[in-house]
Amino acid sequence: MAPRDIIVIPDKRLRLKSEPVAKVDDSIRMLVEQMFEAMYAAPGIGLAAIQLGEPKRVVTMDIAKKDDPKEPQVFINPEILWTSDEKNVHEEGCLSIPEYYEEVERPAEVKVKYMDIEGKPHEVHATGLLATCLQHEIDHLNGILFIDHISKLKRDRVVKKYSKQAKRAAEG
Ligand code: GNR
Ligand code: NI
Repeated sequence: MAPRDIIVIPDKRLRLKSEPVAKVDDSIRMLVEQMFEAMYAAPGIGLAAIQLGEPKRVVTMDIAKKDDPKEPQVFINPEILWTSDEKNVHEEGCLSIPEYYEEVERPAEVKVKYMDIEGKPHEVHATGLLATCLQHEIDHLNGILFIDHISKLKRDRVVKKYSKQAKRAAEG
């Protein structure tokens, strides 16, 4: 099957707060499979379910280097328990804001609790790219985009550009 479409700004669904998963059942397992398919096809290193239009607290990720073996990871109902005072600046992109990249400052380290695909609870102390990516994806679950962390001038400029594109596409 072709991968499902990833929704892009200014789609209002990206601003929804996603609902917790009560139970990891077949529908969630199917959603996770579709998320990996869309994420790898894009290609991207992370995806939140809302990017497929599903407001559920589900995240897929694979931050393995390009030529290394795949390392698919699933985070269900992820919650940030702790953030470091130390900050880190990383260039971010988002599959829902195609071809736009900007530096974002975030806590350098986070402690996150989550469930795996079997519904088993875990905690991870994340640093580096994993810390950045987890925060980017958990933001999505709360209707927050990485452009919310940059200057208003830059944000307004990129939102305007994509709004114009969407309008043109709608008009044909
Ligand atoms: O593919 C992605 N790359 C990326 C790079 C830096 C920080 C975060 C990310 S996540 C992004 C995919 C995406 O939009 N996930 O929501
Ligand atoms: Ni994103």
